[in-house]
Amino acid sequence: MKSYIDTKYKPTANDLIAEFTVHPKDITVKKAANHIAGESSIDTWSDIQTLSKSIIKRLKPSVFYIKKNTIKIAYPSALFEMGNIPQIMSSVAGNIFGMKMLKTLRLEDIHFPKKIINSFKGPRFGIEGIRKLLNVKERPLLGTIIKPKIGLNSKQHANLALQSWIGGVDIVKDDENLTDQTFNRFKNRVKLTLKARNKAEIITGERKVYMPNITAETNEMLKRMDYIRSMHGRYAMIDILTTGWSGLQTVRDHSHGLVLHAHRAGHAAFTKGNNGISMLTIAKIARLIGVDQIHVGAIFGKMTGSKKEVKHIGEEIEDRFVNEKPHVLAQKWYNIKPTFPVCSGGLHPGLIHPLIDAMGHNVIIQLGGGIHGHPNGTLAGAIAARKALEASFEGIPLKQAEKDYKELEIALKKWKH
Ligand code: CAP
Ligand code: MG
Repeated sequence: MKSYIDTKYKPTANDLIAEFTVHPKDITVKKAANHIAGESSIDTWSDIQTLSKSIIKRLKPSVFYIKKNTIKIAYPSALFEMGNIPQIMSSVAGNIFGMKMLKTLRLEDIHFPKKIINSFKGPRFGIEGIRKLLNVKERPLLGTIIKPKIGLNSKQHANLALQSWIGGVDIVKDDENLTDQTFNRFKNRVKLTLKARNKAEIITGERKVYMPNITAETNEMLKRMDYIRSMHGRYAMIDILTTGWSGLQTVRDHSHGLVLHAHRAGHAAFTKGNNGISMLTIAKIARLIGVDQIHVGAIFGKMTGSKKEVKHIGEEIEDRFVNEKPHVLAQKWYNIKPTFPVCSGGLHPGLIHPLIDAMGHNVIIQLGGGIHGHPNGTLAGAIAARKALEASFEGIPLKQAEKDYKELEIALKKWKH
């Protein structure tokens, strides 16, 4: 293995930079860093006669930062195929995770250079496009996931969607594991739920959207998007980690006319603990490929995600430029539109205010159990959630708002806020 440590190296505008936290087994962080740099680019365990000076000159990585267990490696962009996330990940998030010399390795962040950023399309709609589509200028958006996750038939699903919309929800979505089961066929569900959407728009005078879960084999996902378009749907939802980056890229290429919602089911297999890939990295890649909305964690809910982490991810995917901070690399997004962060998982009306305080107004707040678990049913649950969201947005204390809305009072009592 050649030496790739060069702490004097100044990354160029064409370098991709990866930040890792490294815990080696019986060797120094510096030695481990050298192996990580080599294995993730041009080298291997043994000296090799075939690694010529010219290859090294053109493609050699540089470990330019080592502090405690944090290392940063700059890779020349010529190592990567443009527009190919699987290839980039097979390099900087590939073999290195299996190296015996490491106890744990965590990819904290990737900085993408302009050349690579420009080889991707990014979101079609982005935050602005979604706000325009829904005709909601400033307030956070409110969504629900039909519950139970699986078990209802298409008609029951569409009826619950109608009640949710009438109660004040903007977005209704399928759950991550509901696709095309025998008791709730995709086509029938989409047809009936979009019919309910049309009715809800007439009743409320508001724009409403439905996010059918297209998750499947890639060609099947394309057919499902065709069907949604033929039924005048405006959204498609995809489980981005179980389908994989390649499937997502194909879906993005064929998603004309549809907003893409990214569910992150399974992310914690990568993102939890000291080993794996951070959620920040996953969210950045998803934005680069082009999801319009993505689950980032809900801070106060049932799923993982600290306030610091969720806020950083929110900033990263919403902003045009991100400053360097611990475990976050600077990033300029050039022409890539911002992605809407989605907070979901274990939320109820009493948690909406602190969530808006932490995330700001550009956030989609989703309540599944926190709406369908309302003692008076889904309609009351949706009213409680919308009133809590409006009060929080306008700075009215919930104690005050619950006096005017019985549904909210009952919800806050049930979830003991
Ligand atoms: C939320 C949810 C979402 C989670 C995913 C669920 O329902 O539908 O899938 O939000 O977690 O199935 O748990 P509840 P994350 O509102 O009933 O919890 O957003 O962290 O990826
Ligand atoms: Mg779910």
